[in-house]
Amino acid sequence: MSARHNGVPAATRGLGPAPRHEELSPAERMSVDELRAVQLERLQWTVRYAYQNVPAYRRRFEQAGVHPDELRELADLAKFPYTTKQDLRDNYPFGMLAVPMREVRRIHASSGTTGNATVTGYTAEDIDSWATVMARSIFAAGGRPGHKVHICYGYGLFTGGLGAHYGAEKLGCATIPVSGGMTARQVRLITDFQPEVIMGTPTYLLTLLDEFDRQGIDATESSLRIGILGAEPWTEQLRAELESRMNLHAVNIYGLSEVMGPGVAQECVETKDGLHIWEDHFYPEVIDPLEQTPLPDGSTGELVLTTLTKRGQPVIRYRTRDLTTLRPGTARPGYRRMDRLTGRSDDMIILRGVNVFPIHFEEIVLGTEGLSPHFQLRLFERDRVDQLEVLIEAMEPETPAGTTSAAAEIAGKVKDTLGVTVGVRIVAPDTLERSVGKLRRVIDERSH
Ligand code: DLL
Repeated sequence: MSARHNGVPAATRGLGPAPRHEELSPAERMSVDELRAVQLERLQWTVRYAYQNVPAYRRRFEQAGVHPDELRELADLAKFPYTTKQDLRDNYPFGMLAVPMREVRRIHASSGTTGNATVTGYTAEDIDSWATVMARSIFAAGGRPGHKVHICYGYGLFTGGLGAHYGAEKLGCATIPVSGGMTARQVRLITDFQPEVIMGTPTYLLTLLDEFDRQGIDATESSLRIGILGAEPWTEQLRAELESRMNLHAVNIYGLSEVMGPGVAQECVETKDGLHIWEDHFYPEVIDPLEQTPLPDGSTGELVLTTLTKRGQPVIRYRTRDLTTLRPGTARPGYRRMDRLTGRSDDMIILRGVNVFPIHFEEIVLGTEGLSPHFQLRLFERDRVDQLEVLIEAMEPETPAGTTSAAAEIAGKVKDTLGVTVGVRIVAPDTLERSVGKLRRVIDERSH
């Protein structure tokens, strides 16, 4: 059975070692002022380039009555229109490309549950700059040349696998391109190949941990020292759980396919205090999602990103729907950090008027004794009123009395912290769907 006993484990890995200053790339040693100058130059180039090469951008700029010449300082970016997922869908598949197809070397797409997929095309230069920011991310996480990197992000149209792969190779690591699934085999490969680094979704690491347990192998004894985890929201509680059960440093990586893929922002292992955005390639803003106006650093709102170096498919002021806060840099002082994401505005569940995010339940479930970290949220209707039921797997086949008290404890904590009444059902171990990549947390059975 696992090493976890009472919610958040006491022993975690703490912080990792900081790299020496001279080990950082010149881009990571830039001061804020140097970086702002680079950003302005690149932003002016990007806006003009998009205007000249992508008819959809030219039209949008004209409709908004703004011209690339008007971008004289960084704050002028606010005059330019936003780009949304809908814009990418309306121009499906290749209408947002700024180059002819003969210059495109790779196409990725994100499935999306409704409507057309969003498609991104990359030139050879784009793939190289993506590998550069990914290599930088893996280094910031503590990866070093010579490490073996087990990649269990999916390979394919999803950007996770190939994005991680090119970055790890660029850093000088040996990649192990396992992709998702075949969990029993992954445990075997980790045991045999002895990788130092693993890259995957945090919920897939939980799936892997169960498999370690099932095979009777102590995951804390594995060769893994660093987990570079992202593609879905996760909490400090889950970090503590993974760090103690796997005896590794678990750090957060962020990105999205519309902008590039993984490697837009990365947490540094020596501080573990949010994700430094690689601002020489991606210009961040945070806006009020309703007013659609920029907010000062330190305020929470929707992250908006503009690419600064992309040629195949530049994006101007892309509304990510991700909610976060921008803060000054720490381990990489030139780059601002973004807080761990609380969720996407479109993941938000409005339950009888109260806004809740699926991720809030992770904190509560992981902090309750006797429960596994595996849970699902079921949304349904009763008498035309939305209801939410939290299904949680017991750690071991439980006595009915224990199960009832854990359920009542969860319901009470949800009521206290989130202010909503939910149903809670403790289910038998191994009955809920396991993550193979991005986990589907919410099962929505409502008719509307
Ligand atoms: O998930 C790219 C990626 C791959 C990132 C591997 C990190 C690691 P998409 O499929 O386009 O791309 O989904 C992007 O996933 O807008 C966020 O809502 C969410 N997301 C990504 N990273 C994180 C994270 C990839 N660290 C969408 N924390 C984004 C929370 C994340 N959510």
